[in-house]
Amino acid sequence: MTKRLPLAFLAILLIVLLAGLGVAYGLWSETLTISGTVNTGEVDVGFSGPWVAEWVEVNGTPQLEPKEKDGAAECSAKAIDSDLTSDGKETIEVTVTGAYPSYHCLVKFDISNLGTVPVHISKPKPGEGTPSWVEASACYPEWYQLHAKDSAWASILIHFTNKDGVNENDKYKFTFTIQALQWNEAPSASKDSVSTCFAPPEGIVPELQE
Ligand SMILES: [Ca+2]
Ligand SMILES: [Ca+2]
Repeated sequence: MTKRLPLAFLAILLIVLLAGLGVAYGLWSETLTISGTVNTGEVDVGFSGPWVAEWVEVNGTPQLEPKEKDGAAECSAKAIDSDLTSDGKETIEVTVTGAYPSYHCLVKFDISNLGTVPVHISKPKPGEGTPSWVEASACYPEWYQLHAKDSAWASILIHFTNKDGVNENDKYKFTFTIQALQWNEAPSASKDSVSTCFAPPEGIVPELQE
């Protein structure tokens, strides 16, 4: 008569056998890893220029300011690095002194893409309180795309007439802002949006001066 092994003994035997398997199958192994570094680009724009041109209308006809009257009204503009965390100059400050009806000051500048991400730029938008006789003009359509190192022109024309109700010895402030958005989160420039921009009257101011 065959003697049956007790169940407990079988269980222990099984554990011992499995332990033996564990030793026998201690696998040689190797792990593969993927690692990487992502360097991000940047949205960075700035102004070049500005260039200023002055002229005056005499009985409705534009002409250069007569020499002896040039100093009566003056216009200056400079670009300032107002964001120290980014390249370029982000602000243009314009100062006009002695302005009088039919005196004109044109401030021309360009907007450059100094970063790596293509951007879409808006036209200059007037801020609150900007007088209607200070006008901006862009030589590009709304939301124009600027690739890295590309630039586009725009300008501000300051000029009022006797009809504008401008006071003598007063101070008027204006602001304009231009937005630059990463190209893939910005509206697209409309193809048929042709843009004409201010230029000094022909033959009056041959070169804009910095
Ligand atoms: Ca910048
Ligand atoms: Ca002048």
